[in-house]
Amino acid sequence: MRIKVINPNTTDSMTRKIGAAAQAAARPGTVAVAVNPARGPVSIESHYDEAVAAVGVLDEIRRGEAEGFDGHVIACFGDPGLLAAREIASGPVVGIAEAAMHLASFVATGFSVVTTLARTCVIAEHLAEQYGMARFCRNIRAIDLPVLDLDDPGSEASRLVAAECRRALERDRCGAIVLGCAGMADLAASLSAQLGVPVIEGVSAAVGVVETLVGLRLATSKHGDLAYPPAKLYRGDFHALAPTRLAS
Ligand code: 2AL
Repeated sequence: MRIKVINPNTTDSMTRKIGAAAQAAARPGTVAVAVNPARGPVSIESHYDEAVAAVGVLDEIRRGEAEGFDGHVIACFGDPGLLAAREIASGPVVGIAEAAMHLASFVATGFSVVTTLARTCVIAEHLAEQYGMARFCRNIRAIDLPVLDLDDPGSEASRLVAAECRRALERDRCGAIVLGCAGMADLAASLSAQLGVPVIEGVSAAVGVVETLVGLRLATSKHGDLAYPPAKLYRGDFHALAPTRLAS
């Protein structure tokens, strides 16, 4: 099975970290190919970054479908472009936030999310509501450092993540932690060992969900709202993004 793992930001070092986490989580026989769009923000930490990054995600989904990947992962905790990606994909497309939250709900009655900048907490909050996960989500906490600090070995980001996870376990009545950024993919195993609770990072969670869906031959429904978007003209710079398949 071949899974395309899309880092929606344009930072190569983060894409490599995501690729390593994806391949380490994959079953024997699964190949996880991590990519990032050529255009877009270097990190995603606002609604605006998300909206622009979604276009790059859709470029990669379109290409991935043509290249015959069995499924796709959107590896940013805001799951940018997820439903639009499903509209243009035939195989499964899974976002890391939805995968991590759902898996957390299987191993604990409540989880807290630990993310990067405080301003992104509302993005995770909206997703928890949208996914029906709000009743499992006890809190959303932030270390309030930029995403790219997670890629800087000299930064105190990993120490702050560990400290925030401990506060969550002391104060939030949660039994599991969801790491709220793809750049935290390398922290889950050591945090789980240190804290003694399930610490779920979305890249490996989403790879596992895609593998399960493909293994069960469950593809994206093309009935109703996830049918291919109606073919039409897109004007100006967006001409090349126009849907070309006929909606069923
Ligand atoms: C993210 C993420 O996962 N990648 C990125 O660039 N921004 N989200 C976040 N909340 O830090």
